[in-house]
Amino acid sequence: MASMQLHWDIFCRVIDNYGDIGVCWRLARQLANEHGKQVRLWLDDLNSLQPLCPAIDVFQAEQHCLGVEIIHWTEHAAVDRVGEVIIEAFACELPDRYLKVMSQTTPKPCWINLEYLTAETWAEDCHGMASPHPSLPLIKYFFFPGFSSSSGGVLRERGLMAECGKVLVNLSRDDALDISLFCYDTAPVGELLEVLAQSTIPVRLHVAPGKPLTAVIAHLGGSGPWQRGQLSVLPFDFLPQADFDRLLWRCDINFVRGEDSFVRAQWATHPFVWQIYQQDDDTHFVKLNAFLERYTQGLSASSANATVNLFKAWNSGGNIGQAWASFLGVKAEIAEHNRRWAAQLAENPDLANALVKFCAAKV
Ligand code: TRH
Repeated sequence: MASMQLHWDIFCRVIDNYGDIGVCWRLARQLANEHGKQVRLWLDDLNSLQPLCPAIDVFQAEQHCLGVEIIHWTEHAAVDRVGEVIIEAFACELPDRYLKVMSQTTPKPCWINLEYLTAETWAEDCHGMASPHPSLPLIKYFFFPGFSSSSGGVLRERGLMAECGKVLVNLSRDDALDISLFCYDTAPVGELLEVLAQSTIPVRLHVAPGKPLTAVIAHLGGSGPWQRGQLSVLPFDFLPQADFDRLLWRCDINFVRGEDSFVRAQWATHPFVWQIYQQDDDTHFVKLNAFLERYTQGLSASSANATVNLFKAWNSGGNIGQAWASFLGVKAEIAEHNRRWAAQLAENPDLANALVKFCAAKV
């Protein structure tokens, strides 16, 4: 059955930053490379993909890269055919012309709305739910990524854990602490820098370009690199996605954000601190708490408290100094816990695999 669904179209509209395309690009490659699907990625903003994948040409309306056909999704993009599976990423709304062709196609394609990742239990209840189109003979299914077997899982390429494991085993260690920093401009970066500058051991802080670096410059001035006591602050250029993953593998602690880097930090298994994407009315705190509740299960009370306190301080301002000291104190236990957490997550089907199975069952 699954082999009948050869053509997959993924639609991605970039709202901001890199998470929307980060997720869609990984998914598209995995479907093509591991599942033999012919994938077209309809993307409205090629400039957002280029830093993640420098091989693409932002001026090409259509191109192939790493097994995926990339179509610049403009208002006038022609619809020659539709996929047997259509992924509408993050409710980006398919073009009317495309919907019309879908509705005239027999058999009807499998239409998925890929939702944002959340640990909230309501998402498990809604995972896989059908929503008939109000006027066309089409059904859209809601697909919720998540952290349990009742959800759609998270992205994990075949061999990822083994590859990461190999790097971890061969890491050459000195007594310095390597920390990566990828966050929004609302994070208390200045406070963190002050705390790290008091460190009694060498710290190398690897700062991502964009918002993280802007926040660092606002605090330290100049353009870096900077040295403050034992702290070296080292800006890096935007890395291709696979290299960014490796940076997370190599660092001892990762500050990550949004959705995709957040998941990657979990595969890296090192202690991490997550800055969640802010939503109106502070609804993101519900999402943050839901994750913390799941993730801290199995940690000792002191390590769970240290994790919760640092995540909360990082997301809503708080005493970073105290929270950081407690977190560092239980770093080894958190690392051990993260290895178990990643192994447990890897027992669930990965998102691409779960999607392929889900869609095959809808034929
Ligand atoms: O960039 P993000 O904040 O993305 C998002 C978007 O804001 C989106 O609208 C929102 O809904 C979502 O978060 C929750 O963070 P994220 O998800 O971590 O995506 C960043 C991507 O950029 C990820 O794929 C990793 C990649 N990246 C690189 O490839 N190289 C780099 O050097 C860096 C810093 C990131």
